[in-house]
Amino acid sequence: MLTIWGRATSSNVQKVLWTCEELSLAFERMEAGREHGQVDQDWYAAMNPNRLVPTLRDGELILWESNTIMRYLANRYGGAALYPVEPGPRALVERWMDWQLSILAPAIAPVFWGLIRPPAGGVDPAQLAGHVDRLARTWALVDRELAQHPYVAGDRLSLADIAMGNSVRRWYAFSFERPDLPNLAAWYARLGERPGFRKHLMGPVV
Ligand SMILES: N[C@@H](CCC(=O)N[C@@H](CS)C(=O)NCC(=O)O)C(=O)O
Repeated sequence: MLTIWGRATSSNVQKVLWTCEELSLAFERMEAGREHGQVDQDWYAAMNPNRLVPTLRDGELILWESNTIMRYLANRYGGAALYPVEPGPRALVERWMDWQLSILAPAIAPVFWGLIRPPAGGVDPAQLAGHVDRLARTWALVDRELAQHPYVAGDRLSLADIAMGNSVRRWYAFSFERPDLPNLAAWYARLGERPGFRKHLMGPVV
C-alpha cells in the first residue's frame, strides 16, 4: 500500500492524489503540512529534508517532489497512457511538467497569496493587477497550445494536465475579470469530467 503524507488542500499533494485515481492505486494519506504540522518533526525531515509536502512511501522507496512522484507512479504502475514511453511524446509531457514548475507556479503564486492569504495590512491593488496580468499572459500561451489539441501534450490526458489542474481550478475560482481564453475554458471543463479531478481538486480554494 502506498503512503502519501500531505494535506489535501496542497496543490502539489493534489497532483499525486489525482494521479493515483487515474491509475486506480490504493493509498493511505497521512495529514501533514501547515495546520497539521508533522513536517517540523525529525522523523519527517528524515524522509523529506525540505519539510514540505507531499512525500510518498512505496515499500522501501521514499520520494519527494510532486512531479517526480507522478512520473514514478506512472512508470511503476502501468501509466503509459498518462506518460508515454516513446521519447518524443514523453518529452512533450515532461516539457509541460517542467513548465508548470518553472513558469506557471511562480506566475500563480503571488496572485494566490494576494487574494487568498493576503498579508497583514492588505495587498497593493496595482501590484496585484500586475501579477494577474502576468498570469493571464501565461495562460494565453496554454490557450494557444490547446487550440491544436484537447490536452496540453496532445490528444489524451497526461501527467502534464494533472500537474496543471490545481492552477487552472484556482484561476477560475478567483474573483476577478479574466480575459476570454476559450480553449483554456474548454480544457478546464474537460478536466472537470475526470472523477479524480472532482474528488481531489474541487474542494475549497484555501
Ligand atoms: N517542488 C515541491 C514543492 C512542495 C511544496 O512547496 N509544498 C507546499 C504545499 S503546496 C508545502 O509543503 N507547504 C508547507 C506546508 O504545507 O506546511 C513539490 O512539487 O513537491
